[in-house]
Amino acid sequence: MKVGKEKLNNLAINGGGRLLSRPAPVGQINFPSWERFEEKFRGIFSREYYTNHGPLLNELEAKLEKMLGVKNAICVTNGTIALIIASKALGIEGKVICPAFSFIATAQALTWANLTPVFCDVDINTHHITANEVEKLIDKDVSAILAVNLWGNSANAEELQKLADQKNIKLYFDSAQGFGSERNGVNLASLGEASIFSFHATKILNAAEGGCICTNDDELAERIRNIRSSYGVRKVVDIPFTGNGRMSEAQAAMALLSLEDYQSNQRRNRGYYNLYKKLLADVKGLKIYEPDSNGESNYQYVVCELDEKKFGFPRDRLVEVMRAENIMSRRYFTPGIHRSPPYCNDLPQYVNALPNTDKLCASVFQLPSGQDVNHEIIQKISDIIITIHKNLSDM
Ligand code: T4K
Repeated sequence: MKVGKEKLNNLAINGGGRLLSRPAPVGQINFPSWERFEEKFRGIFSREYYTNHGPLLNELEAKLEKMLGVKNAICVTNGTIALIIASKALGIEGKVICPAFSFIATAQALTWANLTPVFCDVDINTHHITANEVEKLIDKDVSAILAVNLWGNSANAEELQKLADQKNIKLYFDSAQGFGSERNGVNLASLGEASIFSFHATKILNAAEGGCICTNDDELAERIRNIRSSYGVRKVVDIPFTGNGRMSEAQAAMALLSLEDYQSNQRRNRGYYNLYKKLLADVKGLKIYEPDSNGESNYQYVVCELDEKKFGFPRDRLVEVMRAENIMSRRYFTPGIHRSPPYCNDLPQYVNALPNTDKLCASVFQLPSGQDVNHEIIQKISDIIITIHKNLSDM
């Protein structure tokens, strides 16, 4: 106990030095070496062609289609724009069912596309919406389901597709966190009418900013390309209006380099995930989220659930203690979308209607992974959690 007490006194929150010399983030932050980056950028500078569907973007889209096994991979500025464009191109109207346990961009994209979200509670174990819960919310104004694939894992797409077909409504996926992941041998790119990915700097495929809409429906793909911009259009088709969701050559260069590294980044992520699992296995009240056995995960995030009673310490305080140590743990998603403006004001009927979402919002947090951590850092992070757990009465 004495040793533990000393350790607690040494915590940064109690005035001690920080455990890590630089912040360890929860996102991937997978950057290529400067030499590889420079070489790609020299090409852009010598061609003097910076955007408007240039050669690097063409190369990227072709490589993505091949790797993901999908007919159309249409790259855009970021994941939020991908969701807005997909929503417009699908021609849906009125209400769209989606979870509130997601990044707020899921709902914001619907709002930008003039659609109204209908928030569905998630399953407490899988963190995803289920066909059972969705079915209860379908009425004549609902035109689509926007399911979210979280953490590199996936919702039960087969059941959702069955329901969508029965009810004659559209199903599409926010797979912003799921690049490279598979479900029952099918890449998430091929789920539903369309599936979108984010290539934000914190994602396993990093274009600094970027995103992609994937679909096997060629007609939908043409509408998406026409809405994205007139550059990159293959066939002119009727669309409500056009915009600018183009991906620049700089973004495409980053994405191509990141794509080369995907397999090794995924392997490294899996190794880190397994190490956390091993080191934290005996901590009472702490559960590490398991990727679905039905699929191959990219291990985008290391997600923990804290039972505060069993662990003996509040989740928010634990995150605070860790952040003081430069362990930049996050609480995705606190608050849930249904409790965030504008939705808590505009759609107050959901504020107290999603018990599982509320439980997860209050118990989930993420630990650092990706390029900026290593085995030694993960050992240190785990030690801090164990120290706090074992010496709680002294805090
Ligand atoms: N749907 C879902 C389900 C999503 O998760 C997201 C995005 C979207 C849609 C929309 O896709 P995008 O439009 O973003 O492409 C982050 C990301 O900004 C966001 O992309 C992501 N999901 C969301 C879950 O998390 P923040 O504000 O929590 O994190 P941020 O950007 O501050 O970064 C996290 C950590 O990484 C920090 O500790 C700082 C560090 N960091 C970040 C950046 C950008 C770095 O060290 N270097 C960097 O360059 O939103």
